[in-house]
Parts: sequence; structure tokens; C-alpha cells
Amino acid sequence: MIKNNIYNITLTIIIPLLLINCNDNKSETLPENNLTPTVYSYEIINVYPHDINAYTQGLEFYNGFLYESIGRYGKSQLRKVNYESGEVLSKKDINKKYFAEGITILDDLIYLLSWREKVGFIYDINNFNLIDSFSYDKSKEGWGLCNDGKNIYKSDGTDKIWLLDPKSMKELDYIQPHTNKRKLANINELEWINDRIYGNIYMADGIAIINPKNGVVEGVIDLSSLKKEVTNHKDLDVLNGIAYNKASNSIFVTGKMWDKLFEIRIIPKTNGK
Ligand SMILES: [Ca+2]
Repeated sequence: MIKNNIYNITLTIIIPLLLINCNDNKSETLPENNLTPTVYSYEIINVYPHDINAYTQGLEFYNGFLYESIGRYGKSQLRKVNYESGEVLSKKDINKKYFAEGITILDDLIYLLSWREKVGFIYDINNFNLIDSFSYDKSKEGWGLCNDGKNIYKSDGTDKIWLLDPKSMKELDYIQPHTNKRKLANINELEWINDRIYGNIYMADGIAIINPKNGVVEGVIDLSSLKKEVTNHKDLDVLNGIAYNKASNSIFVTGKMWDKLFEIRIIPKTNGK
């Protein structure tokens, strides 16, 4: 694995961890939070093809098209995709010096992170021309991005999600995702859905639903069984990639080197399922 493997535990372990008291990891600065996260399962609405060679890092809809960033050194790309056919409509190779991470799109601009190179890039959505770049400040690395139509949110592999001004890309503030028991680190790919941040929990095949105002983890989606639905191969990797399609009011998820893109609906998880 390219990233540290210390969080290589399944959500069946993650969920108990979220719910069991664990004060040794609780920051004194966290606000009072008595909300036990709701645990969700899912229903598959549709299955679409996804490039089995795509090491998915960022995933977001914009004007009906799916935009995807692909990671790894020498293989990183930005893509515009027909989500129904999986056809790559346009693509841009990222310089091999950079390991591409998450993307988000605001006002026809695509913001793309690099992983450890401490720099991000801004592209014109119409032709993928590079418009500008920006440096990281206090955030440690580049992991995931999303936006609320006004500001940009960035995960960096720590227990923080950073709030950025899209004009300057300065880090204005941060939130700390946490349950009633503990902080939640390693939030990876992000998506803004109905005033909440949905974040892939790296290596856990699950998604945290986070209140952006206070960092409270209000829900956790258990997607651990979804990986069984995709073609198994030696490079098959973790769940990563959440994209909300406003037109269908549904959520799309995939994974690194997964050959399928799933349109899903989340449902509260019942006992034994
Ligand atoms: Ca996303």
C-alpha cells in the first residue's frame, strides 16, 4: 500500500470503535457532543462501468458530467467522464512529479490537490487548461476536496478538515470530525450533500456524515460489502469516491481500481443486516 496501513480495519471494526467509549483519544477542546452516530446501510439503484485501472482520488458531478481525478506518480490524470457508459470524454495528464488527489468544482474551475507536494492546481473546466496553483499552509497533505457553493473544504489525512477561501485558497479555519466518543482521522474523498460533508474513512470502506458547523459525525454508512460486487484482481484497492448527482438526488460511489460505479440510496441499518 502506498499510504500507511495502520488504519486497515474494516467498518465492522470501525463502527464499534465509534460507539465505544474511548476517552484516551478525546481532545479537551472538542465541543460537548452526546449524539451517537446513526449507522446506515445502502441499496444499489444502478451499476455503471468504471475504469478498472482508475486509482480514484476525486469524484464530483458538474452539469451532468462526472469528473474524476486519478492518483499515483506518473499515472495521475484529470478526467471528464460519461458516467452511464464510463467513456472518458476528455483527460489531462498530471506532471509525473505530482500524485493527484481530490478535486472539487466551483464556478467552472476545477481545484485539484497533490498528495505530498504541498501544492494544488486550478483548471478551466472547459478545456482543462491550467489557470493557477496554490500552496498548502498548515494542512499536512492533500487528500479530499468538496465545496458548499461558497467555500472549499479539504481533508489532509489528519483529524482536521480545512475551510478554504476559493479566491485565495488560504486556509481560513478547520473543523475536527468527532463522534460522541472520539475524534475521527483519515477522512479521505469528500462530497457536499444537503449541507453535510460526506467523507470516505480511509481504509475502512465506510463514509462519515459530518456536520460542517461543528464537526459532529452524525452518521456512518457501512459500505463494507460493496467491494464484493466488483471484479476481484490483484490491484483492487479501497472504497474511495463519492459524488452527489443533483439531477437524480442520488449518491454515486466507487473505489480505487474498481470496475463499477454504484448509484446508491442510504437507509438506516437494522439489526443483523
Ligand atoms: Ca466527491
